[in-house]
Order: sequence, then C-alpha cells, then structure tokens
Amino acid sequence: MAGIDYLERIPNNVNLAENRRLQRALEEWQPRFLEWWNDMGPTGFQTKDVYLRTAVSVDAQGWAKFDYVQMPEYRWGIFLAEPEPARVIGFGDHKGVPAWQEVPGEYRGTLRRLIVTQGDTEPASVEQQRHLGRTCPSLYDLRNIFQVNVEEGRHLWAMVYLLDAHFGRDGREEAEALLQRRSGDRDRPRILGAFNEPTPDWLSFFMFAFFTDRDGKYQLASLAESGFDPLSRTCRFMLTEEAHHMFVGETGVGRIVQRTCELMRKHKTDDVRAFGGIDLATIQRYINFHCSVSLDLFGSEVSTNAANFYTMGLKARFEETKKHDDHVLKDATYPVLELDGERVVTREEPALVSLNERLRDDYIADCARGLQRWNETIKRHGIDFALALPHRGFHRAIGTFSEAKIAPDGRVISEAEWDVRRHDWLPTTEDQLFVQSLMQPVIEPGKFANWIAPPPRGINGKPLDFEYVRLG
Ligand code: BYC
Repeated sequence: MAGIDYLERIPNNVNLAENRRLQRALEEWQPRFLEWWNDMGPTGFQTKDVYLRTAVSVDAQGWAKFDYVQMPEYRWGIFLAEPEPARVIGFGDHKGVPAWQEVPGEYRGTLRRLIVTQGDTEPASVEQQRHLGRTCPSLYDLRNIFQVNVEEGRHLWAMVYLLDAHFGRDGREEAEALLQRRSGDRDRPRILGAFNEPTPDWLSFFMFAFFTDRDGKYQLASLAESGFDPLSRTCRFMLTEEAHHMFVGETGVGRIVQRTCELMRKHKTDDVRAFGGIDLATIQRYINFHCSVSLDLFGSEVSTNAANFYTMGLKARFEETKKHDDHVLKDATYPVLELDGERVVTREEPALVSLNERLRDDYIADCARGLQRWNETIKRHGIDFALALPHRGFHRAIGTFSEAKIAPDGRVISEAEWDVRRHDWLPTTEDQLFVQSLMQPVIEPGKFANWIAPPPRGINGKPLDFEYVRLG
C-alpha cells in the first residue's frame, strides 16, 4: 500500500493525489477547519512548541513520531489501517459477502448518520476542553491535553474524509455542519448529550477522558467491524490513538487519588480539602456524574436502530469476530436490566434490539477494571474506602431508567428522596467551586500541582522535568 506522503498539504495514505475531486473538496475544507481550530480549539498556546506525537505511518513501528510542533502546524492527515485482503462482512444479513468498498445505496442515509454522529463528538470534545490549558497542573499534563486535542481534530478529519469521499454533495454539507455546531450551544448543540456538558476543571477532564473517551473506544470498535470497509479501516487506526486518551484519563484520576491518599495519611484526616487535596467523597461524586452521562451515550436498552445497524452490516458488537455464535442473532436473546414500576428487573429481550445494552455491559466491565486499579492505590495506603461505579440506572437521561429516579446503589426512589439526596451523589456547586479554586497553573518544568501526584515516568522516555511545552 502507499506510504504517507508528507509533502502533500494533507498527509495521507489514501492516494489523495490521484483523486482530484476529493483532494479539492478536502483542500477547501482545510482552511475552514483551521478557522474552527483557531476559534474553538485550545485558547492560548497556539504559537507555543508542544512535544507532540504525530502519526507518520500506520504500521506498528512508525505511527508515533515525537517532536516539537505548534498546534496549528500539526499534520492532520488521513490514515486508514492496512486493508485486510479479501475481507468479508462478518455479521448481519450480508454475512459472508465481500466487504463494501462503496456505500451500499439502500443504507446511505443510515451510514451517513452514524458517521456524522461519530464525527460530531470529535470537535465537540475539543470545544469542551478549550480553556483548560490556562489552569494546567503541570507541563506534562498540558502536553497531554494538547495531544488529545490534536488527535480529536484528526479523528474529525477521518470522518470528513469518509463523508467527502463517499457521500457526494450531502457529505460535503455534513462536513460543513460539523464545523458549525457548538458544544453546549442552545440553538445548534452537538448531537449527543455528554458532548454538551461543560468540562470546567481538570478533575472533570480526567473523568471525561476515562469515561467518555472509553465510550469512544467501544463505539469505534463496533464500527471497526463494519461491512463498509473504509469506515472499518479508519476506525481501526483511530483506536490506536484512542488508547492514549484513556491512559490520560485513568492515570490522571489515579494520580489524584494517590495524592489524596498521601494527604489523608499525612494529616490523619478524610477531609483533605484544608490541605489542598480533593477528598475521596468528591471524587466519587464526579465519578457518578461522568459515568452516568457516558452511559447515556450507548442509547436505549432496547433499540430498533441498533438492530438495524447490525442486520444492515454497518455496526457490530464489540469484538464481533471473536464471538462464537451465528453472527446473525435473529433467534438469540440477551438479558437486559429494565424498569418495571418500582423495581429493576432482568428480562430476556431479543438479542438484536439489545445490542446497545450489550455494548454498555462490555463498557461497564472495562470501567470497573479501571476503578479497581484506583481502589488498589487506596488500599495500598491502608485506607478503608472504595470508589464504586453508580448503578447503570442512576441519573440517566436516555433509555428506560430516565423515567425514574434511581439511587447509586440501584434502588428506585421517590422524587422527594432524590431531591434530598442528590447532593450526596452528584457534584454540588460547592464541590465545583472548591475544585475550581485548586485550578492554579503550574508551569515550571518538573513541578506538579499539590492536588495531583506526579506520574511515574515522562513521555517517550523523557524525564519528568522535560520542557513538554515551551512557554518562553
Ligand atoms: N444524546 O435507539 P436509540 C467518541 C438519540 S464517543 C442525545 O436510543 P441508537 C469520543 C439517537 O441518536 C463515541 N441523543 O439509540 C469520546 C436517536 O435519534 P434519531 C461516539 C441520543 O440510535 C470522547 C434517538 O435518540 N460514537 O468517539 O440505537 C472524545 C433514539 O436512539 C443519545 C457513536 O456514538 C444521547 N446520549 O444509538 C471524543 C457511534 N442517545 O436517530 C470522541 C455512532 C441516543 O432517532 N452512533 N440518542 O434522531 C451510534 O451508534 C448511535 O447513534 C448511538 C445511539 C449509540 C449514539
């Protein structure tokens, strides 16, 4: 396959130079993307050198090249994973037929909608995080958030490539609209709920990278199984970048937990706020919030949309190819937790309509593994406390549980009890103000804010006091 041409305006491994129409469409979009990046990307720092990783080839050895780059100069490009020779569709009604290289006409609208929904999250997250540079806890963390931001930008490019290459004029219109919607805007919000929530502080950012980026992992993995081969290949490559975002989230929260434990031990108190730490109870409330809004991103428990995506061969289960069943699922069932009046019950539902819930199950199990690692840190410090995921019905806005009030332990409760207890379960204004008060920038190389422990090692073998962002 072609290598990546870095001399081109748009680095790519899709032979862009040979497709003039597509090249022109993307070159017309590029300045508008940069305009959006300048308006809505990270505030400040745009002319600073940041030690960034750039993809230079998609094979295992070469996709991570580290160097100082100014963010607007980042090589946002189009990279698809290597094609799998003779790939066939692995599931649904078209199981066994060669994977599509072109959009099947009858699924055009559905596929476009999926790609647009995926694409919309990428610029949204950059918008949500744009003010955080000003309050970074260290240059190491500052570099990490910018790495995440430029990669989300590249993921937007990935979806815009698909729209421009395969959806003609309406694809171009959708590519434009991706730059027009704005996170949190009342009149033209981003498509999915979690991407309209503010990310006002670094605790929220790390939680977002842990919980919401992890939805990205599961959705991208399901789309990587798609019968539409260009979507599959682009998602496969995006997943390699996504792993770093979840690393930032898990280690970010983990380092906060560690620092909190150190302060608890040192001062022999649970109330570490007086010592500039974030108490475990507050961390738990942030977990409850970010977990619940991210659970909403999987859609309704019982969804004909999800069934259609599957039977059409557009979106599969997590690790579809590793599962040992018929990959058609017409006769299968799946246990789904549902609301039955005052009770939460398990019902066997047809497997096809339960695919959102099944993906949510995989996701919850993955989140639980991360929490376990944070809890090991707490245990190592001899502290008797465990962070927990809230029940999947807690604080939901989408699906069956949105119709009731559910406590974090899974009890269906009255509105009155909810009103009294919600401040114990979700971040309060006071929590937010306290966390905000800690957000003072630390920009001296090798120094870290008091509320977060340093990481065990730097980026790409560099020391912790490396100048990850040159502010001079
Ligand atoms: N907010 O049958 P339903 C990432 C809509 S994150 C608002 O329940 P369906 C990233 C739904 O669109 C990964 N609306 O659900 C992370 C539908 O509307 P229409 C993003 C919602 O369709 C961090 C209606 O409700 N990728 O990459 O089975 C940083 C009924 O839908 C929500 C994808 O999501 C919500 N939470 O599944 C950067 C993959 N939930 O069509 C990036 C593509 C549902 O009736 N998207 N609705 O007007 C999908 O696969 C599906 O659209 C969903 C929803 C899983 C999101």
